[in-house]
Amino acid sequence: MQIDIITLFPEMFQGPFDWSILKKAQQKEALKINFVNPRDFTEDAHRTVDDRPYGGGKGMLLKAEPLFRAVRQVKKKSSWVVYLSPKGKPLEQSQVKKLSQKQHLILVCGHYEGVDERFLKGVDLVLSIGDYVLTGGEIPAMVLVDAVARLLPGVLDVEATREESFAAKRLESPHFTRPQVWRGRRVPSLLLNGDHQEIATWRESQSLKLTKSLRPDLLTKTKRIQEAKSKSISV
Ligand code: 4H6
Repeated sequence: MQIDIITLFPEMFQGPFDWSILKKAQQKEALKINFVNPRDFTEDAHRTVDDRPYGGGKGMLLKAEPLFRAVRQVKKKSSWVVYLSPKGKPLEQSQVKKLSQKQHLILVCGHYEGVDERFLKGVDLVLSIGDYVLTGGEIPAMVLVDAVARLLPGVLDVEATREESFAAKRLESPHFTRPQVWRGRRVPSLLLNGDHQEIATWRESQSLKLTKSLRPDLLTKTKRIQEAKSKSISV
């Protein structure tokens, strides 16, 4: 997969993609990341990318034209343009999965107070990584790249990906590794007895218990129930 990141601050991405699994993904060419800086598409002497909002108000906005030109330089027929914004659709694993099946993503990182609204016409999808405000879209873009990259063919081992597709929409059961006793705390003994059926059943019930107590919303999260709830219809 090719990912182009439109950002005024490409240096912010130095590091996060250069280690561990994301580094290997790029070495294997399962993932190719490129940066485009809207500042390189300005035409004035000051290379201006921001301006004041019409109608007044605080802060500055990103001008539409440098962003538009940056996107146009890398856009192909197969591209999906994604804008990261606190006003976006909340990012979920199901969406990550869909995006991981695209050939080419273009991620646009907003900054200052956001962008000129007219730029959004050329955007396919507006996503938010959660209900909080950040100074820029760069960290959300990093989050999205990480989430997508681990689903690309050849990045994780086959077993890990297969297990995940089963464990849909539940919290995972607790994990343990050596030593068997650590600072007086034992690993649950049934994990040591080699009975894979019993272990699978235990993990299933732990997972359900954990989900019920920490994330009950995940268990009622079929589209039909959620939509009915939002309209105050009883189901
Ligand atoms: C686009 C529009 C994403 C991008 C506005 C981006 C949180 C998320 C940004 C802004 C982001 C998220 C700039 C508006 C700072 C508020 C960059 N914050 N903001 N939840 N910030 O995915 O002021």
